[in-house]
Amino acid sequence: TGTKKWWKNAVVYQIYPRSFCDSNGDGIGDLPGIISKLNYLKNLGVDVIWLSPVYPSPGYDNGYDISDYKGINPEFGTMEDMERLISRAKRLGIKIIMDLVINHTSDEHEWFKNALAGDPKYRNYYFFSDTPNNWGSFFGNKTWTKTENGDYYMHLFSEKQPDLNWQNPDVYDEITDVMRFWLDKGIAGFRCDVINIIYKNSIKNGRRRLILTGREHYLNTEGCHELLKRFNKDVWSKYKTFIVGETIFVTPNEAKLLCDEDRGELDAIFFFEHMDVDSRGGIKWFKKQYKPNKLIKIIDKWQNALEFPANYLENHDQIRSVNHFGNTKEYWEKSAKLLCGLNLSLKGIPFIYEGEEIGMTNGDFIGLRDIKDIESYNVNQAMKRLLLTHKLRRKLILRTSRDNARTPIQWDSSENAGFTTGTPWLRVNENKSFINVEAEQEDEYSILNFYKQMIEFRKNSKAITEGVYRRVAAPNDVYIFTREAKEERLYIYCNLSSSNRHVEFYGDRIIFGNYHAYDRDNFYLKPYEFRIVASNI
Ligand code: ISL
Ligand code: CA
Repeated sequence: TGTKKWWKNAVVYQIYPRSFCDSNGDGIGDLPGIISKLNYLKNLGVDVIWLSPVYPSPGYDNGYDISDYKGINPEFGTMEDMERLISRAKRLGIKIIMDLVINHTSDEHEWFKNALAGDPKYRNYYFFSDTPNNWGSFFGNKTWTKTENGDYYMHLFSEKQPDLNWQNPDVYDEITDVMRFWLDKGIAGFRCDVINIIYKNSIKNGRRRLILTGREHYLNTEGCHELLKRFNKDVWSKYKTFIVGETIFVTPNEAKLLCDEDRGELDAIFFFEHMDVDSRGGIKWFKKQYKPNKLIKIIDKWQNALEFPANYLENHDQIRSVNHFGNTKEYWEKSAKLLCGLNLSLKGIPFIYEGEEIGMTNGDFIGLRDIKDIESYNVNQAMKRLLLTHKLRRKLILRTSRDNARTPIQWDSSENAGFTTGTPWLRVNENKSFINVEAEQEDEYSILNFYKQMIEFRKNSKAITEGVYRRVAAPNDVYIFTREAKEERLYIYCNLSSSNRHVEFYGDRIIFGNYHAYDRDNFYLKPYEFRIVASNI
């Protein structure tokens, strides 16, 4: 499998800049704020930071609507701040990957403005038509918006995010130029937003479906594979990059094609199947009961399918993992530690999302008025059209909105959680009083310190960073697997339920876990217990 890549042992930490740390009191996180927390991240053991978009943007989708690919959003700071962030991080041995959002631009991007002004060169950067097709959108809104000229433009996300036309070679040249621009500044790679949908075979009508009508025309197209191969050959391979793709609606087989080492496309992909473990008919707004067994089955399937998956349990688009797969009440701490242990002992490259390391929970929003996300806004409108009551809409949106993961990071217990001296752009969770970095730094047994220890453990374990993965049969709601390298075999035990579970214990020595030795049992796993047991082989 060729030479060893630098990122194979890395732990990645995702920063959503708007919510991370505000340095100037405007209520919005920024680059100087991130710089001020680099030591914190170093201390945690992070090797790579994935920065959600920091480019100029009108901010309708918090930066996922880019109006200038080669700049820095003044809300976040200056290009000098970005360069300082890169060099300070580098001094600490931390690499930075940036978000690359190239399925669409903002409608306020120069290219789109030129297109609207009638410049034929730029009209061909996007999709215009006199008659909209029947495609469905990701955000529950329409996919075609009328321009002042009377024609329509296409957008799979909000109307502020017109899709780029990747059949146009000029778009390829523009974007590869952007990639080089940032790689030359010293960043280490990209997280590629919705990368498997960028190439549209055509904009013909699609077969009618419940969601995303039209997707057969753009999901995992040959054209997309072709583009990825060219990005890799022309740009990425010339730098020592790590490229991870956000790939939606992929099966294991399709995913394999996108990140197979020999095909030279992406290095790793994010799959979503485990995020939908509790969605009804794949629609996250309509939840059904979460079943740990189902989660285990899905993760196991992907562990077997991919050589090196990107593992994550939460991100800026998902609810918090303790709400999703754990417990926010009496087992909050135990379950957060269990999820840490699980995420960090699977095969592949682990991603930790800001705040996950202190067990942050979903937002404690009071009403729909507290929600800022454009997806929530559009879905609320769609639900209104379907005549859902306010009470129901409030319930569905508050528990699933992406804003749940976007509340300001809780640095301490002060009024605005140490995030800002001003008014935070999104409501700070009241539980900052006890869920915060400062308190957890002082507590030897905190979730934060558990993360530190688990990251450290992982770094020193060939079985975890390089070993073979194998699932072991187990009772209900318990995930047991082995990680095995040359002289080391580890049994990883995860009780994903809130009650004791009788298990057969293999191996010789318990070397890591989220319960104290005197609380452990030789026959049972305690609620949300996580254990690593070493075995002599
Ligand atoms: O949240 C989702 C799945 O639960 C999706 O609707 C999500 O929008 C999709 O996964 C794509 O996400 C990415 O592209 C979007 C942006 O809003 C998200 O923040 C980003 O991660 C458009 O750029
Ligand atoms: Ca700020």
